Amino acid sequence: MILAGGQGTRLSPLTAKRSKPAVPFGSKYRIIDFALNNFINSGIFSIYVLTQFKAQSLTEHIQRGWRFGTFLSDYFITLVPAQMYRYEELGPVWYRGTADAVYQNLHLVQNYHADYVAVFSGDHIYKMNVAHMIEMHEDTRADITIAAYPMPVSQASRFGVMQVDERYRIIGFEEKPKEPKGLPDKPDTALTSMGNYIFSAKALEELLHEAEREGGYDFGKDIIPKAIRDGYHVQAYDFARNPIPGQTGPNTYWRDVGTLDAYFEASMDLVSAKPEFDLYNPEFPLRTAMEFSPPAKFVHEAGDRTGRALNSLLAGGVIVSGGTVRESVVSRRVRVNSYAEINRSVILDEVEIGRHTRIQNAIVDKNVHIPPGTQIGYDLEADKARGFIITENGVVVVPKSYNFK
Ligand code: ADQ
Ligand code: ADP
Repeated sequence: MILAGGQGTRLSPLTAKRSKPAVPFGSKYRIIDFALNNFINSGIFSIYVLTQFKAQSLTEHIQRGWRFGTFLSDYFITLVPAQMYRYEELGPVWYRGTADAVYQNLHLVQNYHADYVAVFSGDHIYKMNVAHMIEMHEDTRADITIAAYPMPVSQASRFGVMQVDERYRIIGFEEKPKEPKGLPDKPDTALTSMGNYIFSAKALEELLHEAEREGGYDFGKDIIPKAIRDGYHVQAYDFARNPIPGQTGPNTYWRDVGTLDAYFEASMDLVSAKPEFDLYNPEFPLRTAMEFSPPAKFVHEAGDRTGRALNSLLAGGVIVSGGTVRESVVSRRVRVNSYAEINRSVILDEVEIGRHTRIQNAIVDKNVHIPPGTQIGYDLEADKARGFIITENGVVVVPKSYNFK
């Protein structure tokens, strides 16, 4: 079960009209794609995607591109919107939290006689061999296994933080503690929860029923701390030791991209010569909803009217006609006109960039026509006055369908 209902408030305006898992990333993907690929590359093909908040883009993305054939009934990716399925019992409530999203759909788990249920967040960018985590779950005979990511304590207060014994059994768990505790042997490092859980089905059912009686609707806040208190065997899974085919060394890349600056940084990593996050590993293919688009095209070659892109990712249908793109991530059907210069920016689909326009350190959301001669990212006061968002690090964000007058 992939939890995909997150609002992603801190990513606003990218999440003004779409949930966080639907936010486009890396020129052709949406954030949800990484969780889906992790399951598929692990041989797990029975997948529910739980949605609630502003789910239109996410729904269309999954319906368009993420489907298996029609013959194998256990191979499915099914969207499960909040639908008051338990109306008679619970009254008119949407998903009241992450655990409630699963609780309201427990019948799906029961219908499939599942032994284990993976409850994963749809919000993050990373690669993970989920099958290995399940193996560990079986080996340790745990009731719950939680994927753990080590992080400096200074950054850990936005996450669930766990204490473990020498065999990685979790003996304490605090959700978003003000003062996160470090590890006994590394006091500056906290072990944080990635929000990815493997449950033995029986434990999941017991815990969710109890939570419903007692009123706790969130995995991190309610279910996990309670499970530990009640003596369930809760085990940490060391993400760094997760083996990815075709990749050597520890698995260290996991990004929450919860803020615009984190999103921008993760995008800039992709265009660096040796990115931390590799899109090109053929043994761990990263699929997305395919969409028809013609090849990217580069037109003109004369002095500063040369259509070119350097250190950049460009999706299909992009036309760079006499402009220059550097260190940028450019999504489908963007057009860059003559003498325009794009530097260190993320441009989402269907953006038209007029002649002589200059853009740097910016994120431009979909469907924007930028008139000739515009400057974005050069005079932050002027950008602010136009209604753009300026992040802490000075990245300028142009909202979707922004209308330049
Ligand atoms: P948060 O990041 O605060 O903490 P939360 O907002 O609860 O997580 O979202 C977790 C996942 O559930 C996300 O994928 C989100 O999209 C989805 N989601 C949120 N509300 C939902 C709803 N009503 N219905 C369906 N899906 C929903 C959690 C854990 C922490 C852990 C971090 C890691 O509680 O312990 O450290 O994730 O990011
Ligand atoms: P995204 O920017 O996330 O890709 P799309 O532009 O693909 O979103 O829009 C997703 C769906 O939401 C489409 O069906 C579109 O028609 C619909 N949509 C987008 N904006 C609006 C709006 N302002 N009002 C109503 N529906 C909208």
